[in-house]
Amino acid sequence: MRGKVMGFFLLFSVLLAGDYPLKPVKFYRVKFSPESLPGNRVKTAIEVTIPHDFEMAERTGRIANFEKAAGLKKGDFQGRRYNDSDVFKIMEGAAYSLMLKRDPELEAYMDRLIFIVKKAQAPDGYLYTARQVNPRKLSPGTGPTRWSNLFTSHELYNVGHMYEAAVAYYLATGKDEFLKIALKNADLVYKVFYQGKKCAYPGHQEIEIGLSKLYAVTGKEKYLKLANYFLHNRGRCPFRAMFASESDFRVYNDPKYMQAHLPVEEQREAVGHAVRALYMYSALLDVGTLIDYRPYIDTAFSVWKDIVGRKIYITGGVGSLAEGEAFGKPYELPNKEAYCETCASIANVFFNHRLFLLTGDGKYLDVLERTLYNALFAGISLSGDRFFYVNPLESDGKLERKPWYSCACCPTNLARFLPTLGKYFYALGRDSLYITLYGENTARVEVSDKKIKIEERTIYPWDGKIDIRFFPESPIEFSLYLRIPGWAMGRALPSSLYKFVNPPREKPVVRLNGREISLKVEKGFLKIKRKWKEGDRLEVSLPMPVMKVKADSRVKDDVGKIALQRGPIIYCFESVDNGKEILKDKIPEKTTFRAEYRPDLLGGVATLKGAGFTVIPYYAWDNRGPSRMKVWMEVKKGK
Ligand code: FUB
Ligand code: ZN
Repeated sequence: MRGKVMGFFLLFSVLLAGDYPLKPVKFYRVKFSPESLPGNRVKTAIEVTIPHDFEMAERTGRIANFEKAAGLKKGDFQGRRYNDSDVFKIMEGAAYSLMLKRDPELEAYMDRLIFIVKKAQAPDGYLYTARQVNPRKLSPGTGPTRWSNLFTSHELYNVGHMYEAAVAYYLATGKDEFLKIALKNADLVYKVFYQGKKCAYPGHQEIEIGLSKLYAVTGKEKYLKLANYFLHNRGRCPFRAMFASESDFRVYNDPKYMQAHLPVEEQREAVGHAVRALYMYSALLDVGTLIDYRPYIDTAFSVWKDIVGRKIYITGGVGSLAEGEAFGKPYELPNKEAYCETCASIANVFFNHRLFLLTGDGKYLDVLERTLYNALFAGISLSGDRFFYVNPLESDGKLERKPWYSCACCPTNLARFLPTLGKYFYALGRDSLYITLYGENTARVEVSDKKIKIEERTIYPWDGKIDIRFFPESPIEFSLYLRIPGWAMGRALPSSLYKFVNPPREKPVVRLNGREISLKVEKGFLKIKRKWKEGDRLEVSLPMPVMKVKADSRVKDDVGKIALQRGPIIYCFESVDNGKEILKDKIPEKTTFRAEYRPDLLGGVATLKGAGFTVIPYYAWDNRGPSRMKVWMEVKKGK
């Protein structure tokens, strides 16, 4: 990291000091071992996913759209009206990648893209190539004039992603060209909507998060005010104002789809399009903490309870319905038809991470970890260049990951999410350090202005033994909060939606410098307050039996079935291991499964064996050619 950039980081953290009580560690301070599961995901994202996504963006005309809007190329707008957002998301991922690894070629490519984006931007700051390339030949869903069809135009969504990318690149390089483009656009949006008192809000939430980041990096309150204005307007401004045409309004008059059925403070249930919803719930927490507005936070708590109690899959996937890419009714969790968009998993991680940073409660990390290791990691192939848009829990063998989609939101969301994995592994409070997820890494953090190196050795999630050593620059007193996952204490989720039939018989064991310490777990953490000195060692042992999971009987699709979980990993039965009749197969109720670590298989995984079946981690399915698959297995009476 270059010296001059450190000042920017300082500014970033100081401005946020009044909001979330806990701060995530900077992701680039966590160096995963490349063989570890998270390390492998980060490495693959940088080496494969980001270059692959850029190439696909080139091939599909997404980058050419900017060149055409800039007058550098001739031709029509190509693709969908939200394609600009894909380019911005890959750029955001590339910026994070530069924070992890110097790459002058990538930086030069980014600078070239930024040059094109700048040229494409209208003199007043407007940027939306779906209109700019040829205003007389608009991409479907685009309104006839600026912001006239917010219901579906994605005009504000696209630039929200630009704000996030621009902030990331500024923090990565200290160069402010991209940030200036973003600010010029945000200033225009502020003038038109906030100062112009335009009663409207984005059809797809996202800009609210981007604006909070612009506020954090500039300290300019106008961006925070604008984010809050959009949140405030939702459910208050007439829904009709979101449509350019009366006929469209009559056909699509469903404000629940975009969480506009009630003012956000009154919303209590998770409804509508899942990605929109979860971006909005995340924004409610960002803005709610920054402006200290409790009703936003209360909404976030309520919808979380609704999701975790009634609307989440055992894989941590959310948004069960294909129709409207939406949350279903309570307990409506079909397996084969499960939608579980990869973007919804990413958004669910964003949401739960924020809830943890606000409360310090490990129950949110239990949800985050479940989603991350299962529904989210399933979204990308082990090779890093094939993607699932939907992540069902059962398949007839026809579904396979693809290199790209005409709606490429998921591949590009993964490109910006995966490089930042490190930030979910540690958090910092006032004189406190939280170890939040496990995976082999070396981290460099600062607690109370003292530098500490942490070395974590483990093959988690394949084994529950974790060896952590601390190397503070000099002895320092602070509280260490060590996460004891809910599953290790016999709780599948912080709700009664899923239960372990056979929870672990043993309790987690924690040793400090060889001596066992008593396991007093509060809010999912074991607190150890002491003066930490060089070489201090924690040995953590989390029990990892193979657990059978049962769903609440109101989940019709799971009645008479079990799922298998070991550690945070949910397993599945694939036909490639078990034959083509797997979807019809049942297992005897008393079947026991044993785990076997297979370093040679699927990048290194623990498989399960029982009743003649081989079971693999759900996230790793469809990596050996087309295969039938199911997570929930029918049970028959007897041994
Ligand atoms: O509309 C933009 C993105 O495409 C959404 O976030 C996804 O759900 C998909 O509809
Ligand atoms: Zn998506």
